Amino acid sequence: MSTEIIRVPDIGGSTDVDVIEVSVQVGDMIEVDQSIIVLETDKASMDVPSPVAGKVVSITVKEGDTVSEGDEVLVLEVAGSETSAESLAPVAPVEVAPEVSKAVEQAPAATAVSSEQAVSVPDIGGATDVEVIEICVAVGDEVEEGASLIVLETDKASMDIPAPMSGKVVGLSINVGDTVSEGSAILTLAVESVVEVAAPAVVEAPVVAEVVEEVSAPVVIAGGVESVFVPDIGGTEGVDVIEVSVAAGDAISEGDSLIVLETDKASMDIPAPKSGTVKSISIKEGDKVSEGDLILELEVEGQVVVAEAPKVAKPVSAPAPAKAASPAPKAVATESAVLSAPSKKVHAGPAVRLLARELGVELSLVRANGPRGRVTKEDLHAYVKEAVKKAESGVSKAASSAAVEGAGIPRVPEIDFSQWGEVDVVKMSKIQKITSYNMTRSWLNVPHVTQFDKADITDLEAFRKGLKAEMEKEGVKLTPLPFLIKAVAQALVANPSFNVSLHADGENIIQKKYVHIGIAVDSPVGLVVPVLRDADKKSIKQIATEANALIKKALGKQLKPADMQGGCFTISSLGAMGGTGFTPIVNTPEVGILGVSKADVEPRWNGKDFEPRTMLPLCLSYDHRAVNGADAGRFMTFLNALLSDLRRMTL
Ligand code: CAO
Repeated sequence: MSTEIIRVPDIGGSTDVDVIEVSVQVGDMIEVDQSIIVLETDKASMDVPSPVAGKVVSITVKEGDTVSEGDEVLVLEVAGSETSAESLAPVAPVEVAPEVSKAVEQAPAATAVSSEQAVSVPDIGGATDVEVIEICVAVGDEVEEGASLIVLETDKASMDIPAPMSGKVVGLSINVGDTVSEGSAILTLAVESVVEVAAPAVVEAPVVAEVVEEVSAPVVIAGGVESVFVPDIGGTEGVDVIEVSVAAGDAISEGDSLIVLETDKASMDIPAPKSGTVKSISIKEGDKVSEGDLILELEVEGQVVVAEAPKVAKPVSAPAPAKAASPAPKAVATESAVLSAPSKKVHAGPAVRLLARELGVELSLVRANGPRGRVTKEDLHAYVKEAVKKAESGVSKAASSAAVEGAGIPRVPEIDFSQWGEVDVVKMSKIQKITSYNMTRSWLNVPHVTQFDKADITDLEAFRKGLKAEMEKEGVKLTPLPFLIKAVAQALVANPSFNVSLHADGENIIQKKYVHIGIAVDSPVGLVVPVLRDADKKSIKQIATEANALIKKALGKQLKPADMQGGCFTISSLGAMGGTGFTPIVNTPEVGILGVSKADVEPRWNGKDFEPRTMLPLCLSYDHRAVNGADAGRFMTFLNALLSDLRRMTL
C-alpha cells in the first residue's frame, strides 16, 4: 500500500477555478477515471477524474474553494507500490465554453494490481441490526460497481447495498436472515486495478486540442433568417447528437445551447451564435453530425451582419507516450474544446448523461440538486428509485388518481383487513403461488370462450354402475372420469384443432400427434394437474387404473414434475362437489379445458313423453386465438355423442 496525492491537472491555464462539487468522501473506494471533483469557470464545467484507483484518505478541497493547476485535491491510498507518489488528475470537461484549451498530462507508469477489498455495510442512516433479506451475489460472481450486493430491510424500508467497486466476489461474510449495522462485513472482493504512478516524463494526451485562430462563422445570412451549422468540432466526424435543446418557435439568446454532441470521450454543447427565434430544426436526437451540417434556421432581429462562429479547437495528435507500456489516462475530453455556455435545459456531466441514457432517463425530468442546478448521479439514482417505487406501488404519472401497473392493469390495493376484525395471515403454499401465477398469466394472455352443453349419460351410468363392484374387486375405482378421459382423447383425435399449442413466435402453431390428458386434482397442497399419457390408445379400465394411481399420488403429495408435464388438454371435474356449470381457465399452453359439473336426473322430452335422463353438464373453455367457435361446437357435439352412446367409443 502507498499513498498518492492527486492534484489539479492542467485546466487550460485557468486559475482560481471554483470547486462546485466534491464527488467523493473520505473512506470511499474510487476507481480510475471516477470523478473526484467538478470545477466550473464562467465558461465551462469539468469533471476531474482520478488517475488511479484507491481509497480516499483525506480531501484537501471543499465546495466553494478555488483551485489552480497543481493544487492538492486529495490523498489516495493505492495498492501496489510502497512509495508515495503524486498524480495529476486528467480533466474531463463537461460543459465547455467557446474557448480553447490545451491539455498536457503526466503519463503515469502502469502497474496491474490485484487486491482483496473487504466490503462492509455503509452508513445506513443510523439503523442498527437490520435484517439481510437477500444476497444478490455468490462467490465467484463478477460484480460491477453499483451492482446490488445485498438487500436490507427494516420495518420501514428495504435498501440495496451496492458494490463500491467492480471485482470478483471471493468470500461472503453474511447469510440471509443475519442482522447487520454500519461497518458489518458483507463480503470480500478481488479487485483488479491498474495503479498508475506518476512518471517523470511529461507527455501530451493522445488527443488534445490547441488554440486555433478564430474562423469565419459558418452562418449564412438570408433576409434575417440564418442557417446555423455545426462548427469545427475538432475534425471528428459522425458525432452523436444526444440532445436537441431547443424547439421550433423558441426564442433563444446568444450562447444558449442548441444541441449537445457526444463522442466516446466528451460531450459538448453547441451554442447559439446569436439571439433569435428558431424557425426550423434540421436534426434530431440520435442523428450523427459533422462540421458543416445544418442544425437549424434562426430568425435574427436587427442588422444583418456576417456572424462569427464560436472559437473552436482543432485536435492534434499527441506524440506517443514516453513509455509504450504506460497507458495514458483516458484521453481527456479536450477534444471537446468546442466550447459553449452551459446547456439551457440540463446541466450535467458526461458521466451523468451516459448513465441517464443507459437507464433510459430523460434528464430534463430529473430534479437537479447539485451546485448551480447541476444534475448529479445521486439525483439520477433518486429519480430512478422514485420511478421504480411508483411503478411498483402502481401509481403512475399518467394516471395519478387511478393506481395502475405494468400494462395499465389496475392493481388491487393493499388493505389492512384487521381494521374490521380479527384476521390471520396464512402463508400460501408453493403450489398455490404457482397456480395463482399460472391462472393470472392465462387469464391475461388467453382470450377465453366457454361453451356449455349437457350429455345424456343415462346409459353410461348404467354401464359404469354395473361394472363398479367388479372393478372394485380388482382395486379400481370406476367413476365417470375415465369415460370422460377416453371420450375427450377420442374427440381430440377427431378434432385436431384442439390438440395444439401456439408457438411463442406468434407465427406458428404446434400440432400435437400425441394425446396426453391432464386431470385437475384438488390436493392437500392445492390444485395440481397430473397427466395421463396416450389416453387415446388405452382402454377405459387401463385409464381408470392409471388415473386412480395419479390421483393417489397427487393426494399423497408424491407427484414428480414429470408427472405433470406434457398435457394436451385438461379435464376439471367438480362432479363430486356439485354445481351446474362453471367457466374453467385454460391451462395454457394447452388451448382447451373441459369443466364437468354434477350429473343430475332431468325430465327430457323424447318426442312423446318426458322421461328421466341423467344429464351431465359440460363446460368447454378454449383459447380463441387457436380455436374458433365452430371448431369448439364440433368438438363438443362429438364429445357429447360419445358420452351419450358408449358404443361410439368402440368405433
Ligand atoms: N356427477 C355426479 N357424480 C359424480 C360426478 C359427476 N360429474 N363425478 C364424480 N361423481 C361421483 C363419483 O362417481 C363418486 O361417486 P360413487 O363413488 O358413488 O361412484 C363420487 O362422485 C366421488 O368421486 P371422486 O371425486 O372420488 O372421483 P372423480 O373421479 O369424480 O374425481 C378428481 C377425481 C381428482 C378429479 C376429483 O376428486 C377432484 O379433485 N376434482 C377437483 C378438480 C378441481 O378442483 N378443479 C378445479 C376447478 S377450477 O378449474
